Parts: sequence; structure tokens; C-alpha cells
Amino acid sequence: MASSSSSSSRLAFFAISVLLLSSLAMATDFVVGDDKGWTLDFDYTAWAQDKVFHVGDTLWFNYAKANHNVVKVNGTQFKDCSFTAENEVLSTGKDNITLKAEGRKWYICSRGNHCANHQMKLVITVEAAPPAPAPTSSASSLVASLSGALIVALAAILS
Ligand SMILES: *[C@@H]1O[C@H](CO)[C@@H](O)[C@H](O)[C@H]1NC(C)=O
Ligand SMILES: *[C@@H]1O[C@H](CO)[C@@H](O)[C@H](O)[C@H]1NC(C)=O
Ligand SMILES: [Cu+2]
Repeated sequence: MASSSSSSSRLAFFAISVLLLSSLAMATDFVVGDDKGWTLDFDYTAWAQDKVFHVGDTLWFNYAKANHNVVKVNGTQFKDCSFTAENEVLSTGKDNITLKAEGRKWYICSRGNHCANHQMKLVITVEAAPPAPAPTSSASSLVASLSGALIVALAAILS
């Protein structure tokens, strides 16, 4: 009896962990520049290099709104540090951008010469969302096969 209840609580713990992990895997929040935020002379290329961005993830630009902004630009503008009145400008100082589509995304700061001379430019490549139902169903089939194995093991112990 003791072993069966500890097995089932362990199984419940495992199932809950899998569910938590798979929900975490569905969307990630990225704080751009980590604790430095969106600022002068930070290497955002290096920051982005080891990260994988998916549709549904969020970029959080955290900065002093008196000094900086975030402008969504295209590849040419990114290279040239240029923008027009058509470009979307974010300027709250705490801008969350949910990545809605796959492909390259470019962001610059349009204040002063921050883009050209102070590396305030970020380019990322957004990949397709990880198939949401797949981790859940493979997790639950894993749980199902583990609980099947536990039942067989318990039956063997109890008989
Ligand atoms: C980027 O935007 C500018 C201004 O709207 C436009 O002239 C240019 O052709 C665009 N470049 C690309 C690669 O889309
Ligand atoms: C933006 O994202 C950050 C980090 O996930 C979160 O703490 C903050 O509350 C969000 N802000 C808004 C306005 O959604
Ligand atoms: Cu700036």
C-alpha cells in the first residue's frame, strides 16, 4: 500500500512536471539585452546568437524612454540605420512585442546616432511555433505508457 501510494504520487508529480515543461516550451519571453536592457553599446548580435525565437514568443524591450525607442524596420533600413514616417515606433520604455510571423525581424533605436554608432540594432530570425499539440500528446502518451508499466509492475508485486 505504501509503495503504491508513493508510486502514484511520483507519477502525479512527473505528469505535472511534464505539463509545466510543455507549457513553458510553448512561449518564451526574451528580455532584450537581459539585465542591461535596450541601451547604448551592447552587442545585440551576440545576445541573439545563441537564442532560438519562435512564433508566439515575446521580446521585451526595457529602456529609459527619455533616451531610446524601438523602431521596426526592414533589412535595408537596418543596414543603413534609416527609417521613414511609415515605420512603426514603440516608445513606452517597456515594449513587449509578440512575434507573430516567421522570418527576419529588424529593430533599431532611432534616437541620435544610437543605431549607427552605438549598436542599438537587433536582428532576429523567427522560426515556426513548436507544434503545440505534439509535446502535450507525446507527454501524455509517455505518461500513459509509464502508468501502464507501473500497473504491470504493481500487479506483479501484489500477486
Ligand atoms: C525598406 O523600406 C524602405 C522604405 O519604406 C523601402 O524604400 C525599401 O525598399 C524597403 N526595403 C526592403 C528590402 O523591403
Ligand atoms: C512584458 O513582458 C515582461 C516579461 O515577460 C513582463 O514582466 C511585463 O509585465 C510585460 N509587460 C506588459 C505591458 O505586458
Ligand atoms: Cu537609443
